[in-house]
This record gives sequence, C-alpha cells and structure tokens, in this order.
Amino acid sequence: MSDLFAPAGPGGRTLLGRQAQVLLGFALPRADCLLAGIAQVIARAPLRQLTTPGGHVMQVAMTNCGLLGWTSDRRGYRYADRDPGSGRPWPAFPEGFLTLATDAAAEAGFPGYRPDACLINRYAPGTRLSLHVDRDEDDPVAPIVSVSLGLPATFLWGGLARSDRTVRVPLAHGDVVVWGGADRMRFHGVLPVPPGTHPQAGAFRYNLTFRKVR
Ligand code: MD3
Ligand code: FE
Repeated sequence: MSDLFAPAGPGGRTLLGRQAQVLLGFALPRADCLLAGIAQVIARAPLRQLTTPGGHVMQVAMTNCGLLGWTSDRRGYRYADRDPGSGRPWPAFPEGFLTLATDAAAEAGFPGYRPDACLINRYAPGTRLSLHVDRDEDDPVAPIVSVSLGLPATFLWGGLARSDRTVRVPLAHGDVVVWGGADRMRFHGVLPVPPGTHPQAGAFRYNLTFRKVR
C-alpha cells in the first residue's frame, strides 16, 4: 500500500493498483521504431475522428493495426476486421509492435500475452478523452498495454464506478502502462493535452493500446 503512487525514475515503475502499473520509459529505446510504425499504419489506414452512438464526434483521431480494430458510429462501438473508411483489412502490426507489447506485459506479471488489436490514438493539444471503461473485448481480465509517445499528458485513473475518486498520473514519451485482472474495468481518461511540440512526434501525443479482443 505504501508503495502505491511512489515516484520512480526511468526504468522504475509506479504501481497504480494490484494489477496495474506504469513502466517508466520502458518503450524509450524503441520509440523511433514505434513512431515509424505508426506512420506506416496511418498511410494505409488514415486517422479519423469517429462518431459515437450518441452522435458526438470524438476529439481523438483514431486508427488501428492488427487482426481487429476498434471503431464507432451511430450504430454502436465494436471491433471490426476491416477499416470502415476503406473496406480493407487493418494493416498488420508493424515491426517491433508485438514484441514491445509482450515484453511489457511479461514485465508487469502477464506472461504469454498475445494481443490481436492495437488502437492508435492521436491527440492534438487541447484534445481530451473522457472517463470511460473499455468493455468491448471478450475477456474482462486480459491486460491492456498502453504506450505513450510524443507530447506528455495526464491520465485520470478511477475506480470501478464512474463516481469513484480519480488519481492523476503524469505520462511521458516512452512510458508504458499495463493493467489487467481486477484493475481492467476501472474508469480512466486523459486530461486535455497541453500545447507543445515534441522533437520526434511534433505537436501530437500518440497512444497505442494493445488489446486481446477474442
Ligand atoms: C489510467 N486510451 O484508447 S490508455 C483507450 O492515452 C484509452 O489514449 C488512453 O483509454 C490514451 O481506450 C489511455 C489507458 C490508460 C493508460 C494508462 C493509465 C489508462 C490509465 C494510467 C493511469 C490511469
Ligand atoms: Fe480506455
């Protein structure tokens, strides 16, 4: 309990819950490779601001790679094996994506992780992601691995109910968050990204979330 939220340097980790932790700087040595992979995916499956079932246009621009991709429109949220924008299958995981996800999951206590989807989120300054739970995946305890790249941001880490108090967690370029098990269904979100430019990513924050959907 006393080590929850304890500060740690690069190569260290912050425990957010029993089965949720930040691996500080874990992706830093692979960040350039990951950004190159993101550019490859975006070239074939362009980023889009999706519409929610309620008719709102999401601020975050999204695309996917892997066998399945998360998507949304007036009919609902779902995973699809094709990009609704083009009708083509999502691009495969670029070089380095799968090993980063499996290495991070193993480091956080989830050996043998085999994600089948990777959602790519792009945030311009001012963009936020409101408090939500990811519940469109079949397995409610399989971990999600999140990789932050580019501009820094502050995450909100909540509880199992929307009204539970939230903790603010700063995340920087190269930080990786892994959360599964009992912590998988917690509410979370991202505060508006502050203005800035990043040497490798320009005026954007990118986030990869690897998921095991099926
Ligand atoms: C809560 N993405 O795509 S990753 C999503 O940064 C999504 O783009 C967010 O939620 C993003 O569904 C956040 C999930 C996450 C990662 C780290 C956290 C939630 C967190 C750290 C602390 C609290
Ligand atoms: Fe989420």
